[in-house]
Amino acid sequence: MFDKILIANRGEIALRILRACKELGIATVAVHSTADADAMHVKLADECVCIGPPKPADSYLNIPSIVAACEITNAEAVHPGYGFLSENARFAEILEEHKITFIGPTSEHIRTMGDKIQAKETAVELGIPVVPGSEGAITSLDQAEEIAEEIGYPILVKAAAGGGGRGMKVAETHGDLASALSTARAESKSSFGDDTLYMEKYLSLPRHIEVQVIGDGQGNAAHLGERDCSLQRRHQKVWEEAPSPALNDDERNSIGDTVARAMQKMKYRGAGTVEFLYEGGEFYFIEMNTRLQVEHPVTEMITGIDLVIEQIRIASGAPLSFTQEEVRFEGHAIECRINAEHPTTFMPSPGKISQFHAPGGLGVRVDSGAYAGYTIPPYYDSLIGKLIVHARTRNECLMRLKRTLSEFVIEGIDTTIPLFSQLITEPDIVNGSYDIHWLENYLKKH
Ligand code: MV4
Repeated sequence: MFDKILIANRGEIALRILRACKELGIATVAVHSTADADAMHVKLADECVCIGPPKPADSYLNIPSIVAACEITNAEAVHPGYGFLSENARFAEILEEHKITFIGPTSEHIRTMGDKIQAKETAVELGIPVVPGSEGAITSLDQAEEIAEEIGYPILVKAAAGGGGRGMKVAETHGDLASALSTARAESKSSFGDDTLYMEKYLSLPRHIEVQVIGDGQGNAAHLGERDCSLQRRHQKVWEEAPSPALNDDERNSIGDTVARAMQKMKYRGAGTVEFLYEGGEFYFIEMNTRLQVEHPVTEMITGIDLVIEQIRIASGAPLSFTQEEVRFEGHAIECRINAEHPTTFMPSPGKISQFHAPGGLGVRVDSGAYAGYTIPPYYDSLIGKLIVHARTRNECLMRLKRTLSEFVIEGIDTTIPLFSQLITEPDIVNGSYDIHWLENYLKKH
Protein backbone atom coordinates (compact mmCIF):
# COMPACT_ATOMS: atom_id res chain seq x y z
CA MET A 1 0.00 0.00 0.00
CA PHE A 2 1.08 3.60 -0.59
CA ASP A 3 2.59 5.67 2.24
CA LYS A 4 1.64 9.02 0.72
CA ILE A 5 -0.90 10.21 -1.87
CA LEU A 6 -1.12 13.60 -3.56
CA ILE A 7 -4.65 14.84 -4.22
CA ALA A 8 -4.69 16.74 -7.52
CA ASN A 9 -8.03 18.47 -7.05
CA ARG A 10 -9.94 20.95 -4.89
CA GLY A 11 -13.29 21.42 -3.14
CA GLU A 12 -15.55 18.68 -1.87
CA ILE A 13 -13.89 15.92 -3.89
CA ALA A 14 -10.43 16.73 -2.51
CA LEU A 15 -11.92 16.35 0.98
CA ARG A 16 -13.67 13.12 -0.03
CA ILE A 17 -10.37 11.61 -1.23
CA LEU A 18 -8.53 12.86 1.86
CA ARG A 19 -11.03 11.05 4.09
CA ALA A 20 -10.40 7.75 2.29
CA CYS A 21 -6.61 8.20 2.61
CA LYS A 22 -6.94 8.89 6.36
CA GLU A 23 -8.98 5.74 6.91
CA LEU A 24 -6.29 3.73 5.10
CA GLY A 25 -3.53 5.35 7.20
CA ILE A 26 -2.01 7.01 4.12
CA ALA A 27 -0.37 10.44 4.45
CA THR A 28 -1.90 13.16 2.25
CA VAL A 29 -0.55 16.03 0.19
CA ALA A 30 -2.97 18.77 -0.83
CA VAL A 31 -2.09 20.94 -3.79
CA HIS A 32 -3.86 24.26 -4.13
CA SER A 33 -3.96 27.49 -6.08
CA THR A 34 -3.36 30.81 -4.31
CA ALA A 35 -7.18 31.23 -4.27
CA ASP A 36 -7.64 28.01 -2.26
CA ALA A 37 -5.19 28.52 0.61
CA ASP A 38 -8.10 28.54 3.13
CA ALA A 39 -9.84 25.44 1.76
CA MET A 40 -10.84 22.71 4.23
CA HIS A 41 -8.90 19.96 2.45
CA VAL A 42 -5.73 22.08 2.67
CA LYS A 43 -6.23 22.53 6.43
CA LEU A 44 -6.79 18.78 6.97
CA ALA A 45 -3.99 17.45 4.74
CA ASP A 46 -0.67 16.38 6.26
CA GLU A 47 1.22 18.58 3.80
CA CYS A 48 0.27 21.19 1.25
CA VAL A 49 1.94 22.69 -1.80
CA CYS A 50 0.81 25.87 -3.54
CA ILE A 51 0.97 25.08 -7.27
CA GLY A 52 0.12 28.42 -8.83
CA PRO A 53 -2.29 31.27 -9.44
CA PRO A 54 -6.11 30.92 -9.44
CA LYS A 55 -6.69 30.16 -13.13
CA PRO A 56 -7.03 26.35 -13.52
CA ALA A 57 -4.62 26.31 -16.51
CA ASP A 58 -1.93 27.76 -14.22
CA SER A 59 -2.54 25.47 -11.22
CA TYR A 60 -4.90 22.44 -11.20
CA LEU A 61 -4.19 21.75 -14.89
CA ASN A 62 -0.48 22.54 -14.68
CA ILE A 63 1.17 19.13 -15.10
CA PRO A 64 4.80 20.19 -14.41
CA SER A 65 3.75 21.91 -11.16
CA ILE A 66 1.87 18.83 -9.99
CA VAL A 67 4.73 16.46 -10.87
CA ALA A 68 7.13 18.81 -9.03
CA ALA A 69 4.84 18.76 -5.99
CA CYS A 70 5.00 14.93 -6.02
CA GLU A 71 8.81 14.99 -6.21
CA ILE A 72 9.18 17.58 -3.42
CA THR A 73 6.89 15.64 -1.05
CA ASN A 74 7.80 12.08 -2.14
CA ALA A 75 4.18 11.27 -2.94
CA GLU A 76 3.95 7.81 -4.55
CA ALA A 77 0.53 8.17 -6.14
CA VAL A 78 -1.88 10.85 -7.40
CA HIS A 79 -5.66 10.81 -7.12
CA PRO A 80 -7.04 13.14 -9.80
CA GLY A 81 -10.67 13.34 -8.55
CA TYR A 82 -13.09 14.43 -11.30
CA GLY A 83 -12.70 17.18 -13.91
CA PHE A 84 -9.26 18.84 -14.25
CA LEU A 85 -6.67 16.12 -15.18
CA SER A 86 -8.83 13.10 -14.32
CA GLU A 87 -9.38 12.05 -17.95
CA ASN A 88 -6.11 13.35 -19.39
CA ALA A 89 -4.30 10.32 -20.84
CA ARG A 90 -1.07 12.31 -21.27
CA PHE A 91 -1.07 13.15 -17.53
CA ALA A 92 -1.42 9.45 -16.65
CA GLU A 93 1.52 8.67 -18.97
CA ILE A 94 3.73 11.43 -17.58
CA LEU A 95 3.15 10.23 -14.01
CA GLU A 96 4.08 6.71 -15.10
CA GLU A 97 7.30 8.04 -16.69
CA HIS A 98 8.12 9.59 -13.29
CA LYS A 99 7.37 6.31 -11.44
CA ILE A 100 4.32 7.88 -9.79
CA THR A 101 1.07 5.86 -9.74
CA PHE A 102 -1.97 7.44 -11.39
CA ILE A 103 -4.98 6.27 -9.37
CA GLY A 104 -7.19 5.42 -12.31
CA PRO A 105 -7.39 3.43 -15.54
CA THR A 106 -4.55 2.86 -18.03
CA SER A 107 -3.75 5.80 -20.31
CA GLU A 108 -4.86 3.61 -23.26
CA HIS A 109 -8.33 3.10 -21.78
CA ILE A 110 -8.63 6.81 -20.96
CA ARG A 111 -7.64 7.72 -24.53
CA THR A 112 -9.99 5.20 -26.16
CA MET A 113 -13.01 6.33 -24.16
CA GLY A 114 -12.13 10.01 -24.69
CA ASP A 115 -12.73 9.51 -28.41
CA LYS A 116 -16.50 8.99 -28.58
CA ILE A 117 -16.28 7.10 -31.92
CA GLN A 118 -13.65 4.68 -30.59
CA ALA A 119 -15.61 4.33 -27.35
CA LYS A 120 -18.69 3.31 -29.30
CA GLU A 121 -16.72 0.86 -31.47
CA THR A 122 -15.30 -0.67 -28.28
CA ALA A 123 -18.79 -0.94 -26.78
CA VAL A 124 -20.03 -2.79 -29.89
CA GLU A 125 -17.07 -5.22 -29.74
CA LEU A 126 -17.80 -5.88 -26.07
CA GLY A 127 -21.49 -6.63 -26.63
CA ILE A 128 -22.90 -3.41 -25.15
CA PRO A 129 -26.01 -2.11 -27.00
CA VAL A 130 -25.43 1.28 -28.70
CA VAL A 131 -27.60 3.91 -30.38
CA PRO A 132 -28.09 3.13 -34.10
CA GLY A 133 -25.88 5.44 -36.15
CA SER A 134 -22.87 5.93 -38.40
CA GLU A 135 -20.08 3.38 -38.18
CA GLY A 136 -17.21 5.72 -37.45
CA ALA A 137 -16.70 9.26 -38.68
CA ILE A 138 -18.75 11.10 -41.27
CA THR A 139 -16.62 11.88 -44.32
CA SER A 140 -19.08 13.63 -46.68
CA LEU A 141 -22.58 15.07 -46.91
CA ASP A 142 -23.53 12.34 -49.41
CA GLN A 143 -22.45 9.62 -46.99
CA ALA A 144 -24.25 11.37 -44.10
CA GLU A 145 -27.48 11.59 -46.13
CA GLU A 146 -27.27 7.91 -47.02
CA ILE A 147 -26.79 6.84 -43.40
CA ALA A 148 -29.58 9.18 -42.25
CA GLU A 149 -32.03 7.58 -44.70
CA GLU A 150 -31.11 4.13 -43.33
CA ILE A 151 -31.55 4.96 -39.63
CA GLY A 152 -34.33 7.51 -40.10
CA TYR A 153 -34.90 11.06 -38.86
CA PRO A 154 -34.55 12.79 -36.44
CA ILE A 155 -30.76 12.50 -36.46
CA LEU A 156 -28.26 13.80 -33.91
CA VAL A 157 -24.83 14.95 -35.12
CA LYS A 158 -22.15 14.60 -32.44
CA ALA A 159 -18.48 15.55 -32.01
CA ALA A 160 -16.02 12.64 -31.63
CA ALA A 161 -14.02 14.78 -29.21
CA GLY A 162 -17.22 15.90 -27.47
CA GLY A 163 -19.13 14.97 -24.38
CA GLY A 164 -21.09 17.31 -22.20
CA GLY A 165 -23.31 18.32 -25.10
CA ARG A 166 -20.96 20.66 -27.00
CA GLY A 167 -20.82 20.24 -30.76
CA MET A 168 -24.20 18.45 -30.86
CA LYS A 169 -26.89 19.33 -33.44
CA VAL A 170 -30.30 17.78 -34.23
CA ALA A 171 -31.47 17.38 -37.81
CA GLU A 172 -35.26 16.90 -37.74
CA THR A 173 -35.50 16.20 -41.47
CA HIS A 174 -33.36 15.67 -44.58
CA GLY A 175 -33.47 19.44 -45.18
CA ASP A 176 -31.73 20.18 -41.84
CA LEU A 177 -28.83 17.77 -42.25
CA ALA A 178 -26.33 19.92 -44.19
CA SER A 179 -26.60 22.86 -41.82
CA ALA A 180 -26.54 20.60 -38.71
CA LEU A 181 -23.29 19.10 -39.99
CA SER A 182 -21.61 22.42 -40.74
CA THR A 183 -22.70 24.02 -37.42
CA ALA A 184 -21.56 20.96 -35.46
CA ARG A 185 -18.27 20.90 -37.37
CA ALA A 186 -17.52 24.57 -36.63
CA GLU A 187 -18.51 24.25 -32.96
CA SER A 188 -16.47 21.09 -32.53
CA LYS A 189 -13.40 22.64 -34.19
CA SER A 190 -13.51 25.73 -31.97
CA SER A 191 -14.33 23.83 -28.72
CA PHE A 192 -12.01 20.84 -29.09
CA GLY A 193 -9.63 21.67 -31.96
CA ASP A 194 -11.00 18.60 -33.77
CA ASP A 195 -13.94 18.51 -36.16
CA THR A 196 -14.47 14.75 -36.43
CA LEU A 197 -18.23 14.06 -36.36
CA TYR A 198 -20.49 11.04 -36.10
CA MET A 199 -24.23 10.54 -36.27
CA GLU A 200 -26.92 8.80 -34.24
CA LYS A 201 -30.65 8.29 -34.23
CA TYR A 202 -31.99 11.10 -32.01
CA LEU A 203 -33.86 9.70 -29.01
CA SER A 204 -36.47 12.28 -28.08
CA LEU A 205 -37.55 11.44 -24.51
CA PRO A 206 -34.94 9.18 -22.91
CA ARG A 207 -33.73 8.90 -19.33
CA HIS A 208 -30.03 9.15 -18.55
CA ILE A 209 -29.06 5.97 -16.71
CA GLU A 210 -25.43 5.18 -15.92
CA VAL A 211 -23.89 1.98 -14.58
CA GLN A 212 -21.06 2.16 -12.01
CA VAL A 213 -18.27 -0.34 -12.60
CA ILE A 214 -15.01 -1.18 -10.92
CA GLY A 215 -12.23 -3.44 -12.15
CA ASP A 216 -8.76 -4.41 -10.95
CA GLY A 217 -6.98 -4.60 -14.32
CA GLN A 218 -6.49 -8.34 -13.76
CA GLY A 219 -9.80 -9.38 -15.29
CA ASN A 220 -11.96 -9.04 -12.18
CA ALA A 221 -14.72 -6.48 -12.55
CA ALA A 222 -18.15 -5.90 -11.03
CA HIS A 223 -21.04 -3.50 -11.51
CA LEU A 224 -22.45 -1.55 -8.57
CA GLY A 225 -25.85 -0.90 -10.05
CA GLU A 226 -27.13 2.17 -11.84
CA ARG A 227 -27.81 5.82 -11.13
CA ASP A 228 -30.59 7.85 -12.72
CA CYS A 229 -29.15 11.25 -13.64
CA SER A 230 -31.96 12.51 -15.86
CA LEU A 231 -32.58 15.65 -13.80
CA GLN A 232 -30.12 18.10 -15.29
CA ARG A 233 -29.92 21.64 -16.64
CA ARG A 234 -27.63 22.61 -19.52
CA HIS A 235 -25.80 19.27 -19.24
CA GLN A 236 -25.13 19.87 -15.53
CA LYS A 237 -26.64 17.19 -13.32
CA VAL A 238 -28.73 18.59 -10.48
CA TRP A 239 -30.21 15.51 -8.73
CA GLU A 240 -29.09 11.89 -8.98
CA GLU A 241 -30.59 8.78 -7.47
CA ALA A 242 -30.01 5.06 -7.11
CA PRO A 243 -31.66 2.80 -7.99
CA SER A 244 -33.42 4.32 -11.01
CA PRO A 245 -37.18 4.59 -10.40
CA ALA A 246 -37.67 3.53 -14.05
CA LEU A 247 -36.07 0.06 -13.93
CA ASN A 248 -37.24 -3.28 -12.63
CA ASP A 249 -34.82 -5.83 -11.16
CA ASP A 250 -34.62 -7.83 -14.40
CA GLU A 251 -33.59 -4.76 -16.45
CA ARG A 252 -31.14 -3.69 -13.73
CA ASN A 253 -29.42 -7.10 -13.50
CA SER A 254 -29.38 -7.54 -17.25
CA ILE A 255 -27.67 -4.22 -18.08
CA GLY A 256 -25.39 -4.54 -15.04
CA ASP A 257 -24.21 -8.01 -16.09
CA THR A 258 -23.65 -6.88 -19.69
CA VAL A 259 -21.46 -4.01 -18.50
CA ALA A 260 -19.58 -6.07 -15.89
CA ARG A 261 -18.78 -8.76 -18.48
CA ALA A 262 -17.52 -6.10 -20.90
CA MET A 263 -15.22 -4.64 -18.23
CA GLN A 264 -13.85 -8.12 -17.45
CA LYS A 265 -13.11 -8.67 -21.15
CA MET A 266 -11.22 -5.39 -21.51
CA LYS A 267 -9.43 -5.90 -18.15
CA TYR A 268 -10.60 -2.48 -17.06
CA ARG A 269 -8.75 -1.03 -14.08
CA GLY A 270 -10.30 1.42 -11.63
CA ALA A 271 -13.73 3.01 -11.26
CA GLY A 272 -15.73 3.84 -14.36
CA THR A 273 -19.21 4.76 -15.48
CA VAL A 274 -20.94 3.46 -18.57
CA GLU A 275 -23.62 5.94 -19.67
CA PHE A 276 -26.84 4.94 -21.38
CA LEU A 277 -29.93 6.55 -22.72
CA TYR A 278 -32.96 4.49 -21.74
CA GLU A 279 -36.12 4.74 -23.83
CA GLY A 280 -38.94 2.33 -24.61
CA GLY A 281 -37.49 -0.32 -22.31
CA GLU A 282 -34.15 -0.40 -24.18
CA PHE A 283 -30.64 0.72 -23.21
CA TYR A 284 -28.41 2.58 -25.67
CA PHE A 285 -24.73 3.19 -24.81
CA ILE A 286 -23.60 6.79 -25.37
CA GLU A 287 -20.27 7.26 -23.53
CA MET A 288 -17.97 5.86 -20.88
CA ASN A 289 -16.36 8.02 -18.18
CA THR A 290 -13.03 6.72 -16.92
CA ARG A 291 -13.11 8.60 -13.60
CA LEU A 292 -14.82 8.78 -10.23
CA GLN A 293 -17.98 10.85 -10.69
CA VAL A 294 -19.56 13.62 -8.63
CA GLU A 295 -22.59 11.42 -7.96
CA HIS A 296 -20.66 8.33 -6.77
CA PRO A 297 -22.01 8.68 -3.19
CA VAL A 298 -25.50 7.44 -4.08
CA THR A 299 -23.92 4.17 -5.21
CA GLU A 300 -21.82 4.01 -2.03
CA MET A 301 -24.94 4.52 0.08
CA ILE A 302 -26.90 1.64 -1.48
CA THR A 303 -23.94 -0.79 -1.65
CA GLY A 304 -21.91 0.16 1.44
CA ILE A 305 -18.76 0.06 -0.74
CA ASP A 306 -16.28 2.94 -0.43
CA LEU A 307 -15.34 3.57 -4.07
CA VAL A 308 -12.33 5.75 -3.30
CA ILE A 309 -10.83 3.22 -0.87
CA GLU A 310 -11.37 0.55 -3.53
CA GLN A 311 -9.72 2.75 -6.21
CA ILE A 312 -6.65 3.24 -3.99
CA ARG A 313 -6.34 -0.48 -3.14
CA ILE A 314 -6.59 -1.42 -6.82
CA ALA A 315 -4.00 1.21 -7.84
CA SER A 316 -1.61 -0.30 -5.27
CA GLY A 317 -1.95 -3.67 -7.04
CA ALA A 318 -4.59 -5.39 -4.92
CA PRO A 319 -7.33 -7.46 -6.58
CA LEU A 320 -10.97 -6.38 -6.33
CA SER A 321 -11.92 -6.94 -2.66
CA PHE A 322 -15.38 -8.38 -3.44
CA THR A 323 -17.16 -10.48 -6.02
CA GLN A 324 -20.31 -9.56 -7.94
CA GLU A 325 -22.29 -12.00 -5.79
CA GLU A 326 -21.14 -10.18 -2.64
CA VAL A 327 -22.55 -6.84 -3.84
CA ARG A 328 -25.89 -6.23 -2.11
CA PHE A 329 -28.18 -3.35 -2.97
CA GLU A 330 -30.03 -1.90 0.00
CA GLY A 331 -32.59 0.88 0.00
CA HIS A 332 -32.64 4.10 -1.97
CA ALA A 333 -30.33 7.13 -2.12
CA ILE A 334 -30.77 10.63 -3.57
CA GLU A 335 -28.09 13.29 -4.04
CA CYS A 336 -28.80 17.01 -4.41
CA ARG A 337 -25.97 19.13 -5.78
CA ILE A 338 -25.64 22.29 -3.73
CA ASN A 339 -24.28 25.03 -5.95
CA ALA A 340 -23.37 28.59 -4.99
CA GLU A 341 -25.94 29.85 -7.48
CA HIS A 342 -29.26 31.68 -7.41
CA PRO A 343 -31.98 28.97 -7.17
CA THR A 344 -34.02 30.30 -10.12
CA THR A 345 -31.62 32.30 -12.31
CA PHE A 346 -28.58 30.04 -11.65
CA MET A 347 -26.36 33.15 -11.49
CA PRO A 348 -23.10 32.18 -9.76
CA SER A 349 -22.93 33.48 -6.21
CA PRO A 350 -19.37 33.36 -4.90
CA GLY A 351 -18.51 35.18 -1.67
CA LYS A 352 -18.34 34.73 2.07
CA ILE A 353 -20.46 32.14 3.84
CA SER A 354 -21.57 33.85 7.06
CA GLN A 355 -23.45 30.91 8.61
CA PHE A 356 -23.16 27.21 7.85
CA HIS A 357 -24.99 24.36 9.49
CA ALA A 358 -25.27 20.95 7.83
CA PRO A 359 -28.09 18.50 8.60
CA GLY A 360 -27.37 15.15 10.23
CA GLY A 361 -29.03 12.02 11.54
CA LEU A 362 -29.50 8.49 10.26
CA GLY A 363 -28.96 8.05 6.52
CA VAL A 364 -27.63 11.57 5.99
CA ARG A 365 -24.32 12.42 4.32
CA VAL A 366 -22.99 15.87 3.48
CA ASP A 367 -19.86 16.04 1.32
CA SER A 368 -18.66 19.64 1.43
CA GLY A 369 -15.55 21.63 2.19
CA ALA A 370 -17.63 24.69 3.07
CA TYR A 371 -17.71 26.22 6.55
CA ALA A 372 -18.85 29.42 8.30
CA GLY A 373 -16.39 32.19 7.46
CA TYR A 374 -15.18 30.51 4.24
CA THR A 375 -15.10 32.63 1.08
CA ILE A 376 -16.04 30.81 -2.13
CA PRO A 377 -13.59 31.94 -4.82
CA PRO A 378 -15.10 33.00 -8.18
CA TYR A 379 -12.65 31.06 -10.40
CA TYR A 380 -14.07 27.53 -10.26
CA ASP A 381 -17.35 25.69 -10.79
CA SER A 382 -20.09 26.51 -8.33
CA LEU A 383 -20.53 23.08 -6.68
CA ILE A 384 -19.94 23.68 -2.96
CA GLY A 385 -21.38 20.50 -1.56
CA LYS A 386 -23.67 17.54 -1.93
CA LEU A 387 -26.50 16.40 0.30
CA ILE A 388 -26.99 12.66 0.06
CA VAL A 389 -29.80 10.86 1.87
CA HIS A 390 -30.38 7.13 2.18
CA ALA A 391 -33.44 5.25 3.43
CA ARG A 392 -35.11 1.86 3.04
CA THR A 393 -37.57 2.98 0.37
CA ARG A 394 -37.74 5.84 -2.14
CA ASN A 395 -40.67 7.35 -0.23
CA GLU A 396 -38.76 7.37 3.05
CA CYS A 397 -35.81 8.82 1.16
CA LEU A 398 -37.96 11.71 -0.10
CA MET A 399 -39.25 12.36 3.43
CA ARG A 400 -35.68 12.39 4.75
CA LEU A 401 -34.64 14.71 1.95
CA LYS A 402 -37.43 17.14 2.85
CA ARG A 403 -36.36 17.09 6.49
CA THR A 404 -32.66 17.62 5.78
CA LEU A 405 -33.25 20.41 3.25
CA SER A 406 -35.23 22.29 5.91
CA GLU A 407 -32.37 21.81 8.40
CA PHE A 408 -29.61 23.03 6.08
CA VAL A 409 -28.41 26.58 6.82
CA ILE A 410 -26.11 28.38 4.39
CA GLU A 411 -26.14 32.17 4.70
CA GLY A 412 -24.25 34.95 2.94
CA ILE A 413 -24.53 33.45 -0.57
CA ASP A 414 -27.32 32.10 -2.80
CA THR A 415 -27.58 28.32 -3.09
CA THR A 416 -29.69 25.82 -5.00
CA ILE A 417 -31.21 24.43 -1.75
CA PRO A 418 -34.58 26.24 -2.29
CA LEU A 419 -34.84 24.66 -5.77
CA PHE A 420 -34.76 21.19 -4.19
CA SER A 421 -37.40 22.17 -1.60
CA GLN A 422 -39.64 23.05 -4.57
CA LEU A 423 -38.75 19.97 -6.62
CA ILE A 424 -39.75 17.51 -3.88
CA THR A 425 -43.31 18.89 -3.95
CA GLU A 426 -43.71 18.07 -7.68
CA PRO A 427 -45.84 14.98 -8.41
CA ASP A 428 -43.53 13.89 -11.28
CA ILE A 429 -40.54 13.94 -8.92
CA VAL A 430 -42.45 12.13 -6.16
CA ASN A 431 -43.53 9.51 -8.71
CA GLY A 432 -40.10 9.30 -10.34
CA SER A 433 -41.59 10.04 -13.76
CA TYR A 434 -39.13 12.38 -15.40
CA ASP A 435 -36.85 12.32 -18.46
CA ILE A 436 -33.74 14.30 -19.51
CA HIS A 437 -35.88 17.28 -20.59
CA TRP A 438 -38.17 17.43 -17.53
CA LEU A 439 -36.16 19.92 -15.46
CA GLU A 440 -35.60 22.43 -18.26
CA ASN A 441 -39.33 22.34 -19.09
CA TYR A 442 -40.19 22.78 -15.40
CA LEU A 443 -37.82 25.76 -15.08
CA LYS A 444 -39.44 27.44 -18.11
CA LYS A 445 -42.85 27.24 -16.39
CA HIS A 446 -41.72 28.34 -12.90
C1 MV4 B 1 -28.20 11.93 -27.20
C2 MV4 B 1 -29.51 12.40 -27.00
C3 MV4 B 1 -30.51 11.89 -27.80
N1 MV4 B 1 -30.22 10.96 -28.75
N2 MV4 B 1 -27.97 10.99 -28.15
C4 MV4 B 1 -26.03 15.01 -24.29
C5 MV4 B 1 -24.64 15.04 -23.81
C6 MV4 B 1 -23.98 13.81 -24.28
N3 MV4 B 1 -23.30 13.20 -23.20
C7 MV4 B 1 -25.05 12.95 -24.86
N4 MV4 B 1 -26.24 13.75 -24.90
C8 MV4 B 1 -27.36 13.33 -25.54
N5 MV4 B 1 -27.17 12.37 -26.48
C9 MV4 B 1 -28.96 10.55 -28.90
N6 MV4 B 1 -28.70 9.63 -29.84
C10 MV4 B 1 -29.73 13.36 -26.02
C11 MV4 B 1 -28.65 13.84 -25.28
C12 MV4 B 1 -28.98 14.81 -24.25
C13 MV4 B 1 -28.83 14.48 -22.89
C14 MV4 B 1 -28.30 13.27 -22.47
C15 MV4 B 1 -28.15 12.97 -21.14
C16 MV4 B 1 -28.56 13.89 -20.18
C17 MV4 B 1 -29.07 15.09 -20.57
C18 MV4 B 1 -29.21 15.41 -21.91
C19 MV4 B 1 -29.76 16.63 -22.31
C20 MV4 B 1 -29.89 16.92 -23.62
C21 MV4 B 1 -29.50 16.02 -24.61
